[in-house]
Amino acid sequence: MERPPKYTADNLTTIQSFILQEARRHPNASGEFSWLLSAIALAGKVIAAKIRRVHLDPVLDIGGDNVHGEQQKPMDLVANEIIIRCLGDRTDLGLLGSEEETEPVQLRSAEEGGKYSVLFDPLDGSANLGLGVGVGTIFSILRHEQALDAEAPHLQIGRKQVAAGYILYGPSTVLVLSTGRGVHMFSLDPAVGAFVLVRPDLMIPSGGKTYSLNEANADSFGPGWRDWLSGCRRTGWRSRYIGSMVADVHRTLLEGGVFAYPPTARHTEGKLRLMYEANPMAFLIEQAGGRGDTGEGPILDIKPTHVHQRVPVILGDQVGVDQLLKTLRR
Ligand code: P6P
Repeated sequence: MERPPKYTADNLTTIQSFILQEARRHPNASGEFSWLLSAIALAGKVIAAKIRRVHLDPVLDIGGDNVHGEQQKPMDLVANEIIIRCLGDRTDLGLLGSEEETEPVQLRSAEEGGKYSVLFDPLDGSANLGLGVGVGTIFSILRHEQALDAEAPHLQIGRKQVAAGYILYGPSTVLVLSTGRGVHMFSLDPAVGAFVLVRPDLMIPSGGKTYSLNEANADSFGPGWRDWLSGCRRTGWRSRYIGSMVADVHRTLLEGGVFAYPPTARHTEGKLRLMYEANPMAFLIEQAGGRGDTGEGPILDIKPTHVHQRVPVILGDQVGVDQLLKTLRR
């Protein structure tokens, strides 16, 4: 039995060699899944290069509204287009679901060879683009063979994801990925144009004392949320909220604590999207030993009804999330 590779940051492993090594664990694999991951990594590099020019190419930073009536930047559409072009017309790609597309794009049915759905938020937090704040791409990959409804192969519970991750365009460009065997962080080395493995087998620190949510909405939180917030303040927790989900979740993954977007007066179901924000992030956090919940139950067990449905989000280390859930369920 071949010893599974122990990735260490000592040796130079790029995401391409990581993907190839992982593929060797599935000798009968067609290579299409690996190709999807490579396509997403390529899209990350291209988007990162564009984002660096957001002040230099003004066309990238003017505003408008997206299909949901939310503020949209041309970079949202540019990132969306880059991802679609990088994924290309692969024969195994069955469906694309994007925050920037009103409906999912059906490319191929299962009979026509469609095996995967790729769901993504091409540029989450883009309202922060011109402010120098980290923004990100979030992605989720599902296999169609596990779909209950052939007409909507993407509407599967998050626990069925075969891969999920994000690319954070911040002081450095990092790609955080899980294919169900741990969480691995890669950093883009612009000198060689490769994502290099820097943090293999990431585990979320337990008992982090940072809470991260938009306290401006506190008056519309339920009583349990308000009790939890005052408990955090009373026991010396620190507040950190960037307002860009990928950046806030990345800090939570690395330092522990709790990130949340509760139901509010404006977003009674929560603001964040299940299929391409909550599910991929909950997959990563659970793979890293943490917990993802809506307050009513695990995010990854929600049976989706629509590609753009919103859910309340709680993500963090086990201790912090358990403590919040206990307060909510009093
Ligand atoms: P609020 C960005 O618009 C986003 O979708 C997430 O990236 C972020 O976590 C959230 O909305 C911020 O929302 O209402 O706090 O500004």
